[in-house]
Amino acid sequence: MKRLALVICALMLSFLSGCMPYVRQTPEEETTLITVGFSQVGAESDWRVANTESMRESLSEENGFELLYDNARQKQENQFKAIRTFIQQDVDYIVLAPVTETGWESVLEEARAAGIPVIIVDRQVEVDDPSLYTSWVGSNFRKTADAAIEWLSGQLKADGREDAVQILHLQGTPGSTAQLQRSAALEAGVAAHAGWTIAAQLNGDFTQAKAYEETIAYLRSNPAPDVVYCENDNMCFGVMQALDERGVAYGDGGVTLISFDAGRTALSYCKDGKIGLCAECNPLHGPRVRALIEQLARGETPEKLSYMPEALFTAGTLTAELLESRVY
Ligand code: GYE
Repeated sequence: MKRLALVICALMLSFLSGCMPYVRQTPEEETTLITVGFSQVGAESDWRVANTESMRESLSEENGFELLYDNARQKQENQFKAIRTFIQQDVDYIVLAPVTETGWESVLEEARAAGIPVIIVDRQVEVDDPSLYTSWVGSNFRKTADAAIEWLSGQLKADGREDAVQILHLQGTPGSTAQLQRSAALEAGVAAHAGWTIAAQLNGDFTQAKAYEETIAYLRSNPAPDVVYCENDNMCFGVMQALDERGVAYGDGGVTLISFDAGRTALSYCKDGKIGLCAECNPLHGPRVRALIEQLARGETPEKLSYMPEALFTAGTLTAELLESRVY
């Protein structure tokens, strides 16, 4: 009887532990994993999803990390909450992908007071004291956007379309580095070309749905532009949807589309001649962040700023191999 009761007890315990979402590790195991709190902007674009995936892959348990992920749904207040929770949980490192550049001082001070290094990824933070964060990993947004403008200039010249060029501008989340730098490059391009005009600036918030809504509303009361400058791929897809609906041709012989990110879907439209230029923005930050944390864990001082390698793609330069090897 006693034995039967013991067996039942053991069975119940193993059943219960199977139901529990989190099984506490032994103290030895706990100390071996590096805990990282990751405050991500959201899941607004294919780029963002690839960025999250890259971080998950690199900061996996197999690689010695416990990753606490928080999706801020594009709201800075949610990022503040997530960072404060990570501080309470006493994580070893915080990785922050900030939605906008400003407003980070207080929360970064709090992380510093708790002795938790903060690594910034993707967009930048504007702070007076750069020692509030340890390192930053991301794109050279302005350089790539300037190169895209140079391509447009050459393209319009080659087509003999340099006068009265109407450019529709789809902007990303206001105040984010990607929006600020990509917009600044276009505005500088317009200032430098007498024949170029920005027909309108529409806020698509980096999403396909918002870009579609804004563009379709615009096209109902305005003529089709010559160029659409989209600050990311998903907004470009929304623009294409709106142009299709209005029966406006784009790509070879139609409206020239420029898109940033160069994810696989956009690249295949580029290959088919629908998107004129895909300016790459590399979301695969995970391996660099892992390397940075490992450097810090060894007591080394990593580089403050680390730029991802990026390129421009057109139908002429895109190879089938590149399309196939694209992981995002
Ligand atoms: O281009 C866009 C995303 O900040 C680089 O944010 C990132 C941008 C990227 O939503 O697709």
